[in-house]
Parts: sequence; C-alpha cells; structure tokens
Amino acid sequence: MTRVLVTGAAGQIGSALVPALREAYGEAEVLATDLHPPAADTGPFAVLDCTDGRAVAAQVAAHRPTVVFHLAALLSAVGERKPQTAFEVNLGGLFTLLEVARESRFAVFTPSSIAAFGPSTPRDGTPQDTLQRPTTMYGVTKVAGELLCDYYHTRYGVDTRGVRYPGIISDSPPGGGTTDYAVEIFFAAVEEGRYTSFLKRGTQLDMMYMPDAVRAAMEVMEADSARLVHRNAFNVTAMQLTPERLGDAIRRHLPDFELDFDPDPLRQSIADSWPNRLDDSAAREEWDWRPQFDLDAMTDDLLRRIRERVG
Ligand code: NAD
Ligand code: AKB
Repeated sequence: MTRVLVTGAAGQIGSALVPALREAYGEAEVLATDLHPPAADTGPFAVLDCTDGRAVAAQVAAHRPTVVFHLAALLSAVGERKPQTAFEVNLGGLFTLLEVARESRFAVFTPSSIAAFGPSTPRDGTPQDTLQRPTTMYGVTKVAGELLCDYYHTRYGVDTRGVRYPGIISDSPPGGGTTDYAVEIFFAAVEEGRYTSFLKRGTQLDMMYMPDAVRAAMEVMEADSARLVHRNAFNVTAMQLTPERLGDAIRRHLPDFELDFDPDPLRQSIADSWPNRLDDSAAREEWDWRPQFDLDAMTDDLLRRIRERVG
C-alpha cells in the first residue's frame, strides 16, 4: 500500500499534485503539509515546517508514509532576495527529511530545476550529466540537493528520486520564480487583454504544463528501479518558450491581446544564466518519460480553465 506525505503542499505544484495523488492512492492515504493550509484543498492536512527535524519525525511516525514528495522550497527570485532563508529551507529542509528517511525507510521525491545549471553549462541540448556552476542561491541549493539525494541513496540505500523541472505553467499561482511570467501572462490575457513581461523579448526557457509535471513526479516514483541508471535530477522538458511565442499562442484565442516588455534586471539576469533547451533523453530511456502537452494544447486547455474560473 502507498501512503504519501507531501511537504510544501500549498504551493503551485502541490495544489495540483495532491489531488492527483489522492485520486491514485485514496484521500486518507495522502497527508498534505505546509506552513499554512492550501487555499482550496479539504483533505488531510497538517502544519509542518520542513526545517524542524522533530516535527518532521513526529509527522512521519504518525502518518507512516511509504513515500514523501518534498516540495517545500523558496524559488529563484525570492531566494535571491532571501538567500539565507533559501539555504535553510531548500538544503536544510532536505537534509532534515533525508535524515528521517534514513531511519524510517520511505522513498523521497525531490524536484530539482533548470536553475541547477549556470552560465557555463552548454545552453542548447543541455546534457543530463554536464557542468553545473549555478550563480543563484536557489541554483546552489538545487545542485547541492541533487548530490545529497544521490549520497543518501548510495550511502544509506534511501530510495531517492527526482526530476529537474523547467518552468511550470498552471492555473495555480506561482511562488516567486523567474518563470512566473508564463503563468501571469494567461491570467492577464483573460482579465485585462494585455500583459507587460518582466523578461525581455527573445528570452527562451524550457517550460511544461502542470498535468505533465504531476505525471512526471508520479511516474518517476513508480518507475522500475532496475532500469534507473540515474535516480535524481532527470532532465525533463516539454516545450521551449519565449514571451512572444506565448503571446502568439494566446492571440489564436484572443486576437486583440497586447504584449509589451519591461524587463526586471534581477529576474532577467537569472533567466540569462539558465539553459535554452534541455536534453531529456535519459528520462525518456530510463522510465519512458513523454510530455503530452505542447504549446497549443496547453494554451487551449489553460485559457478554457481560466475563463471558466473568471466567468
Ligand atoms: P511554491 O513556492 O509555489 O510552493 C512552495 C511551498 O513551500 C509554499 O507553499 C511554502 O509555504 C512552502 N514552504 C516554504 N518554506 C517552508 C518550510 N520551512 N516548511 C514547509 N513548507 C515551506 O513552489 P512550487 O512551484 O510548488 O515548487 C515546488 C518544488 O518544485 C520546489 O522544490 C521547486 O524548487 C521545484 N520547482 C518548481 C518549478 C516551478 O516552475 N514551479 C520549477 C522547477 C522546480
Ligand atoms: C523559478 O523560476 O524559480 C522556478 C524554476 C524554474 O525552478 N519556476
């Protein structure tokens, strides 16, 4: 039987992952945890600070998870504004959880990010195994977290797995990252008919629609471990977007949509340090990863959802 605990469950990814996990494993089997309750969710929830080792151990003892989806983190832009807290939560929280996993023997899913790469990484067709010298605190915690997860697997046999997510686009609000513009643009298009991008024209980044991101997390945890050469930090991607490409896709539905640009220096410099396009062939080979949504399919689905919500 699969019993699940999710940290950071009230955030952008948790808001979609928790319902999908409950659908798959049963509502009572999935305990959502965060510093505060999720906006919409009504299933089992507990307040849990992932940096508090005693509290994490107590929740694990009470719920007895077989797998923890560890989503608690500060994202790239917030992390640059609060680097000390980002280190404490992103790396301290992960270390705390892995220590509990070492004792209690549950599997751990930890998302890394395209932020684990830096300006010296090959930008096009970024390989699975390559140079990683990120220049943000978020990126530093992500690459260190990848290594920590590998270490707990090889040293202690903890079943650690994970993916390097690109920017995730969804109808749940983003948590303070560099790719947030790609969510904001859809809401602004429906509500105001215009959007001012904080990334400049031509800034290309890997992106993925939330249903694919949720499926990636669940599929890598269900994958046959005998096939896994890598375990943590699988490159995964679905599409490569610029603000203009998103604008063009939105204009198929809303022809009068206006897009202009007012680049934010912090988030632009972060975006400029990340890859243009990941090579996700290791995930495709080792656990049959395939994205299902391209730009047009995502745009059709997301605009429909936002319109239903906004009315
Ligand atoms: P988010 O910012 O939307 O949510 C993170 C959640 O963590 C928040 O609800 C916050 O309250 C919680 N949190 C913060 N500090 C905490 C603490 N001390 N203890 C417990 N909870 C705490 O982030 P998200 O977008 O849902 O991201 C989830 C994971 O996926 C993160 O590891 C992130 O780095 C990774 N990721 C996300 C994206 C993306 O585009 N959303 C891309 C790559 C990787
Ligand atoms: C961010 O922009 O910080 C996140 C990410 C790509 O990790 N969305």
